[in-house]
Amino acid sequence: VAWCYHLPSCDYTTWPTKIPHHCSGARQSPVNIVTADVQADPSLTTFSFTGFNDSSALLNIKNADGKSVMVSLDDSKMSVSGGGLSGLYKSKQFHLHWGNGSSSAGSEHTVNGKRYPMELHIVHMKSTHPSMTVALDDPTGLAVLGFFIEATNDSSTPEMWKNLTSFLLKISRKGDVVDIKNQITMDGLLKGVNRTRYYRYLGSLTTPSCDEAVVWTVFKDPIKVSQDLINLFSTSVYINTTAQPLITNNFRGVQALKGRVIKSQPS
Ligand code: 1SD
Ligand code: ZN
Repeated sequence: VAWCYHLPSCDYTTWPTKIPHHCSGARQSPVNIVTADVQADPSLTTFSFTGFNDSSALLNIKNADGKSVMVSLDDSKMSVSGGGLSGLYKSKQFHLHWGNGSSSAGSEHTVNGKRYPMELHIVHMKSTHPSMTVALDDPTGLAVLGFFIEATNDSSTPEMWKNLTSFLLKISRKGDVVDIKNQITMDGLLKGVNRTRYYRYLGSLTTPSCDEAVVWTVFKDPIKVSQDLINLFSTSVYINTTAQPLITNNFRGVQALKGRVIKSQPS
């Protein structure tokens, strides 16, 4: 089924009827995080990040189906554990959601209604699963780590974001892919971010088929990236193999909690 973010016939409000099996479920993502309603959970321990300092673990960058920009990760080198997760989750890819450049609204999750300019998702799969298909059938088969991106002045942008965004013009068309091995580390992209404070809830993929298989982690502390580099996402990559239209506003609207409670570490 063809889906999209904004065209009237396929925007995200149509997903529940077009892709009813999952997109109309009871634990959909993203959500608005109301900080006053967040409950303390002492089981939310510190994460262990493996391979986040390894530049050979970031394989290539791709215009992923005209929907986002995605970096493939070597799951034999990168993984996470701890963080209240049960066992080891291997890193598969990361991708981004953004706005339209002029507005500062592009994240999927919101905090007390605030939408950040961008959101980075690192998608992980439970290491015991042989494939994504199997993982999507497990209510905790995937762990996605979400990081907000906030606009800042040039001088405090981590150098790695200049490296990463330098590839965008080479993947402007749908399906374009460029090798980036040995050039970028995940730690470099997350430089300066406090990775010990986060929100936790059970949700779904934010794109069709919206499978309800995701343990969501949304870190409180944003990555700080300059507005100029943020704008490169909404001005460099196209939804098709032609030089228009651009991929913009590739975020789903927030979904009802339907009784879910968002947890965080006790303060
Ligand atoms: O939007 C992505 C989608 O592109 C794909 O990466 C999927 C995992 O296979 O995850 C969703 S999301 O929920 O991480 N946005
Ligand atoms: Zn995503």
